[in-house]
Amino acid sequence: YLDHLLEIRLPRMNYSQPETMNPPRRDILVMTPWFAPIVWDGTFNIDILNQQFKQRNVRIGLTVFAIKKYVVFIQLFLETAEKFFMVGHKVNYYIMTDRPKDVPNVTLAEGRKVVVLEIQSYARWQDVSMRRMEMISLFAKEQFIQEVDFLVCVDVDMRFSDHVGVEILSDIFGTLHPAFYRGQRQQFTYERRPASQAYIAYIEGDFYYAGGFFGGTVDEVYKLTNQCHNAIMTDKANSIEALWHDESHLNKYFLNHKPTKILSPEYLWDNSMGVPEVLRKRRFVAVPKNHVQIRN
Ligand code: 2GW
Ligand code: MN
Repeated sequence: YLDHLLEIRLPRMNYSQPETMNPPRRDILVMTPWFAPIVWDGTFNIDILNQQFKQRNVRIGLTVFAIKKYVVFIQLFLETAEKFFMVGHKVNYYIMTDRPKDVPNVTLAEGRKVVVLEIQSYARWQDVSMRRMEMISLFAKEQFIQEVDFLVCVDVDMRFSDHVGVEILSDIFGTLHPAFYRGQRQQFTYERRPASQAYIAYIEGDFYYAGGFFGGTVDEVYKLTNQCHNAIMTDKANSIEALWHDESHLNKYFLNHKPTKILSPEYLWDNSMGVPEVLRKRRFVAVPKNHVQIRN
């Protein structure tokens, strides 16, 4: 899909020139050593990107799980997504839930729709979280591949609060976890027991990626979620469960399959971390939850 972007002939546009000797940001890393862009505010021109993706008529699927009481998060999630997520593009919201009747009716802009997918629930919350990998891989193969070009897979206990657009799209992308983007690899909360499929040694690791925001082309997301699900099942057979569940397996996958783009913590912030100067925008923010009430 992305290879074809270069074949697009853009209309004449007025925009400020990129300056070889004057980078727009000097305070953060904007490119990994394997040449994947790290997306921070100020580093991209959204008008150029929108022209490219608009001409390809890009279709984006946003997958979100709302099992049991987590259906309460859907309304704010969808309302804020309509304001900030891929505005002007085709979007399918894939809402996976065991309570389809509790999915609220939210008015959507043209070219956007909600698709409710009924799935089973699991007793343990760890399984609710981890089984997302299985469900995404199954639906990717059976349904998403026919309906969208890219998948964006996120937590539901979140709200959009600033622009999230086509600048995030790439073959396979992950997001820097807000608690660890400044950290050393030894401090990352990777799974450290060699018996787990998610094991990462202390001398390994690039970044600590958040479980709550990843994506890519449907094919690449299928590969990622299928491989993570298989690793989770192998762990289960060996009576071991990775420290941070699906997030641990995601980090292992990205160690061996480097993401082609990385989103800065602007794309997954938690206000309990304060607001550091490096963060010019908070685009997608955790909704504070009463853990006792919502989880029991
Ligand atoms: C219930 C009790 C305790 C924890 C989760 C749940 C629960 C989660 C639930 O009852 N119903 C449900 O739909 N979920 C889904 O799992 C929902 O989509 C939610 O956003 C997601 C992850 O659970 P969450 O958001 O409560 O946990 P976080 O914010 O600490 O998630 C991080 O760590 C997880 C692994 O432990 C995942 O990697 C997640 O992607 C991370 O953001
Ligand atoms: Mn969450």
